[in-house]
Amino acid sequence: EAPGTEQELTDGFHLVIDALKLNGINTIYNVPGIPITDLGRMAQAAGIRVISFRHEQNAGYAAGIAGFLTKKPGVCLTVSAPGFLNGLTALAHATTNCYPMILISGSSEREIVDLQQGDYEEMDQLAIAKPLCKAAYRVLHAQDIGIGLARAIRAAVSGRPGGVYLDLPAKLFGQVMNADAGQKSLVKVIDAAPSQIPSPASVKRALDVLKSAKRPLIILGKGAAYAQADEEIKSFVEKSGVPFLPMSMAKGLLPDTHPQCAGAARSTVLKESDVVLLIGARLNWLLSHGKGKSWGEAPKKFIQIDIEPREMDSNVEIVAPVVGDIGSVVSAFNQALASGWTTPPTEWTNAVSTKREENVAKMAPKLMNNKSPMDYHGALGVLKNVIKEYPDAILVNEGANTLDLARGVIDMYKPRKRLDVGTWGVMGIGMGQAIAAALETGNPVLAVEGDSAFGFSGMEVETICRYNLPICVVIFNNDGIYRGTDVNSANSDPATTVFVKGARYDKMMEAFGGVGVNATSPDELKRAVNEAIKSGKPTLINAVIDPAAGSESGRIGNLNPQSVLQKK
Ligand code: OXT
Ligand code: ADP
Ligand code: MG
Repeated sequence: EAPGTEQELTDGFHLVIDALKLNGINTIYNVPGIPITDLGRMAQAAGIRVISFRHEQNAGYAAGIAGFLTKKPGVCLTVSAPGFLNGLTALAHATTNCYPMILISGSSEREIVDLQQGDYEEMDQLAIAKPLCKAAYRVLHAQDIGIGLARAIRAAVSGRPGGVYLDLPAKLFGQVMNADAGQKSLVKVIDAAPSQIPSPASVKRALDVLKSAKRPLIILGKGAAYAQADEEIKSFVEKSGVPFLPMSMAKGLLPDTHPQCAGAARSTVLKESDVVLLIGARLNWLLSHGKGKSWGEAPKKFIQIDIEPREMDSNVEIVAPVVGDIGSVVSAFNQALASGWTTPPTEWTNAVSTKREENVAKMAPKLMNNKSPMDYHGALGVLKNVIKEYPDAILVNEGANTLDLARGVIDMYKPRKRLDVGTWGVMGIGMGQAIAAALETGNPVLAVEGDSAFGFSGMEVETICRYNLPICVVIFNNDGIYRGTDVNSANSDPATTVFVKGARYDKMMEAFGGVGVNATSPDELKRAVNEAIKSGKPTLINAVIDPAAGSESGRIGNLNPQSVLQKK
């Protein structure tokens, strides 16, 4: 540079934006405020899609599920202390569910925070985030923004995916440096999630065990959905001839109507199987830790495919651990199968089909009832047909009865189309996940929500209207949590589980310019949902459900602690 000419400068704001863009991150889920308002504005001006929510938790759930859907880290941007804490629940949720996500929060002056002198929104955010996520970093110098973001991306998506916290103090954004040097400091992450090839010995061991089975079972988890190895998985399942049981977010990896699907024979296959192959599913509470009553008396052998070596033997012995990424492992399985494979005994596969057909037949008449007010099955029978007709629509689902019954009733046909409460069974994912699903895929979204569940993120219906998203929210309104019938006999306060009776959630949508419908019968519900999907307009349907129809905690009432002193 000639002496006297002005140097081209860049600053922290622009370096963050350039680093995101360089790494193909095109969407930010955020709530603006000091010190990140201008960052959001500038990102938008630079062509990044900046989606502003009403609460950081919902922005965070959106980012997490965006990560699940795309295999790229979903980014959530928040202000300091309270905004950061609001986003942190979603970051912990992403980590628990193995979704890649980066929570970027602005933070206060280090010098003041560290001396605890009471800065605006003072909090030692890095220390607080650390135990709740996979990795946490802070960047103090503009020239380290590139490397900081690179570390965050790699940590989020490599190995077992998870949540990463990136702390950006307010002062960083205003730091300036030479523009050329700034560009050179950015890092484009190469091969952020390298494939992890399984050892040939582990593949052989696994297939030998599977071959020896009389009553084999494959369990597909959401790790298998995340892996986007859909064709490999499908051909392995079909070639092997082994019945498969999808965990809730793995539904649709192969259609629930597939002849090998054992979803409708769940308790039978868990009890009776002798060899179980887990593909991207953990033996956590959702699988009763791989032992006890639901797994029956007969001895079991477990084979497990997972990218995380420490997952093996977490609950029970894994006789054939296969550590690697699901795409690589299943393709190695397929290669081995190509040189010869004997499908499982037909006594077993026939027994599974018979049980499944029995259960499906038992449910069928319940789905056709035309009661008003509706019961769960009457309403869900309608929604089952909607997804059958629009298999590309994404189903978001939360609640207790609303969740558990919808999971069983609504068949899924395509991978990653069912998004729900995940490993924690958390309420509040609804609107955030619906918004991200619509934005990331462009597909219509059907959000099936308990009235309580919806309340955790209901204000985001304004966001849905503001961005004019093709989301149809159906609220199963039974006047409360599990049921709307509890009575408090001690005083005039309402019982703890009930809400205002006859509430009209549809009016909330109308308040922001969306379509609101009150549906009291399956016919009305059907008409309203079909209209919503056809029009693509933001719609909220208040589906009136009999307040007495649900049961305590849905299908997991057994998890409520019981005392011998309690008479129930
Ligand atoms: O084989 P068997 O005979 O056993 O039969 C099984 C299948 O074979 C069969 N089946 C079928 N039959 C016929 N046809 C088909 N197609 C078919 N498919 C399956 O059906 C049975 C059951 O099958 P399923 O579902 O596969 O098996 P099962 O045994 O249920 O599986 C076990 C589990 C554990 C894997 C499964 O139950 C599961 O995934 N459960 C998840 C449960 C969960 O996560 N629940 C959410 C949390 S509940 C509670 O915590 C709530 N809270 C507290 C709270 C939370 N969560 N979060 C926060 C931040 N704060 C507070 C609250 C506040 S829920 C809640 C709100 C609730 O109220 P709402 O108003 O929202 O909702 P309503 O209840 O509707 O009022
Ligand atoms: P579910 O709730 O559906 O049973 P979990 O969340 O318990 O599923 O399990 C998902 C598992 O998948 C985790 O143990 C995670 O390490 C694993 N996983 C995620 N992505 C991959 C991948 N690409 N390859 C292999 N394993 C993966
Ligand atoms: Mg309810």
